[in-house]
Amino acid sequence: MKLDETLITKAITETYHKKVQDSINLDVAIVGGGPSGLTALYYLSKAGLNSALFEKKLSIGGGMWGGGMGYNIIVVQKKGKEILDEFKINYSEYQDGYYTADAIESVGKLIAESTSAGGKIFNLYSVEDVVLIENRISGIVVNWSPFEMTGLHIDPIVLKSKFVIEATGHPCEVANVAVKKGRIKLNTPDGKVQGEKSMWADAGEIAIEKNTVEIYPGLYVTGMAANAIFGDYRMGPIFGGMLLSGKIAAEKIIKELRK
Ligand code: 48H
Repeated sequence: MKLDETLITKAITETYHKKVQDSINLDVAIVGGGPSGLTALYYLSKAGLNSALFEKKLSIGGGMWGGGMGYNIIVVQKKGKEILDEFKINYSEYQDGYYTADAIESVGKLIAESTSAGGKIFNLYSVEDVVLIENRISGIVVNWSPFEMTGLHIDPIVLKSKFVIEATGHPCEVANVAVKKGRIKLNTPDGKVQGEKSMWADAGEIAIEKNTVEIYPGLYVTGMAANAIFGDYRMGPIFGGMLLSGKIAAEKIIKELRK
């Protein structure tokens, strides 16, 4: 059999278009491909929900690849260990309650397990706005990130979803654009993004679980963005809270959709 170049092109474009078509009306759109977004994608997809994750970079994994300062090892505390087990990530106990895992293996397995569960991942998608209909976030406005980077004036396209998850990490890009352009008030003390506090690992990891909530009808937050939105502490290169937060966001949305 001789290979036909045009058939390769057709295979790519037709399969890709089907993936996009299947994502025009999602149950859940997750913005940001870091550890919390990937964990949410896994649990949502495992529950049978039509979920897709949108990441502006070429690579998925956010801030997890580099562990702490490029030492590509992550630390997970006792509470997050059950999620390492769920994703079949190898780890060793460094000291009582402190587990270490390879950052590269961790990202690889988060991606592998979430896509195997049926989750769709779109890289090179920059989410530039939200859909705001009758006081509810109802989808995302997306464009190719190379267009954004080069400043080309090209209109975006829209994907609708029953829920959006803000998982963009430190910059809280979704919440910020929703507050600025949508003029919405988040359920924070002044309705705005509070901004993260300096380092306190223990307090930050405790806070992230309670901060993983619906911040506006249709919009949940997970991961580092949760602490940044509610003005809580950063926690450095410990990743249990990110994984747990992704799971909590997924579980809350699954519950809502099954009501
Ligand atoms: C599409 C976007 C957009 C956009 C951003 O930063 P992340 O790894 O996020 P989390 O919350 O899952 O994990 C945080 C963790 O990595 C971390 O930074 C920690 C624990 N810090 C503690 C500390 O003290 O410093 O991933 C977010 C992803 C990134 O890949 C971005 O490229 C992506 O979101 N993203 N994707 N459209 N508008 N904005």
